Amino acid sequence: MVQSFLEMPSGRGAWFESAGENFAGLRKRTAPPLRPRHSHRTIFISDTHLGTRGCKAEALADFLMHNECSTLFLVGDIVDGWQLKRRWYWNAAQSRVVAEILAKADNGTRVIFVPGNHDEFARHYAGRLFAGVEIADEIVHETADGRRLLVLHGDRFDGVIMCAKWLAYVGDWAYGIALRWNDLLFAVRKQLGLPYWSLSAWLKHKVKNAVEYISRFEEAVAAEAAKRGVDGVVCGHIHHAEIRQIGDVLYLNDGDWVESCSALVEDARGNLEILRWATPSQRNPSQAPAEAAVPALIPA
Ligand SMILES: [Mn+2]
Repeated sequence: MVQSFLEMPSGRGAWFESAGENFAGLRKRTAPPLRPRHSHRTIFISDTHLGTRGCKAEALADFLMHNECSTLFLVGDIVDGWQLKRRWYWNAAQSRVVAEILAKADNGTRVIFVPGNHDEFARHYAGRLFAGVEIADEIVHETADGRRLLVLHGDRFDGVIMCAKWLAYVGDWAYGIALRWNDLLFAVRKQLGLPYWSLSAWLKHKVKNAVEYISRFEEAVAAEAAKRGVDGVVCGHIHHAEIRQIGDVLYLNDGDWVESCSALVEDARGNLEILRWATPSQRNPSQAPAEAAVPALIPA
């Protein structure tokens, strides 16, 4: 029907142009949903950074709307507490994200929030239930095929955040200034005996080091999982989605929603895969955001 109108002889173009606006409106209203709904056993998302401009909330709300699951894991840095202390940023899409998550909890999905470093305020409430959302510092998830996966955010493996929190703050909000004072900070860092002075500032501009950091992070997380005797580990934090066997441990990172718009999903048989979700305006699946070799923001 649409095609036949568009293919009309050019002599009727004037009529078509004048009606074009209404016709476009009609198409918009009657168009079927852009995507079907997908069902998963489990969905893992993290590093959504709600409360910041960087949050790709429109894509995330769209993802949540079109993907159902029995269990939803929110693997940290869901709300950006550090950012909210400085400058509040909120929009309708971010409200939709919250509404979609709560709707899932209302409709029988088990929603488990494992706080990260940006929403660590929620760690005080581990073991409690808010609006149908369970809060846990870390938790073991059993897959459909019986594998045990340790779920945690991953910031505890980040030397800077563990050893010198104020340095991480500097890296987070003033890396431009910090870079100008590079030499001085280096001297201070040396005196404090710290291996890094700011990952989010320094590594952002040092691609080689970022690659090294990612692999060291992955190995540290996997080593902890091996020590705990689990089959695998699910984390976030470094904004780098990955499924990788490291020794006896399956390392899984669910990525982020400030750059790659990625999620980790488990199907009914226990198969795990990373999904990348295009924003609603990117209707062509081939226009889905490409996997970045190195995230621009580490860690966040
Ligand atoms: Mn983090």
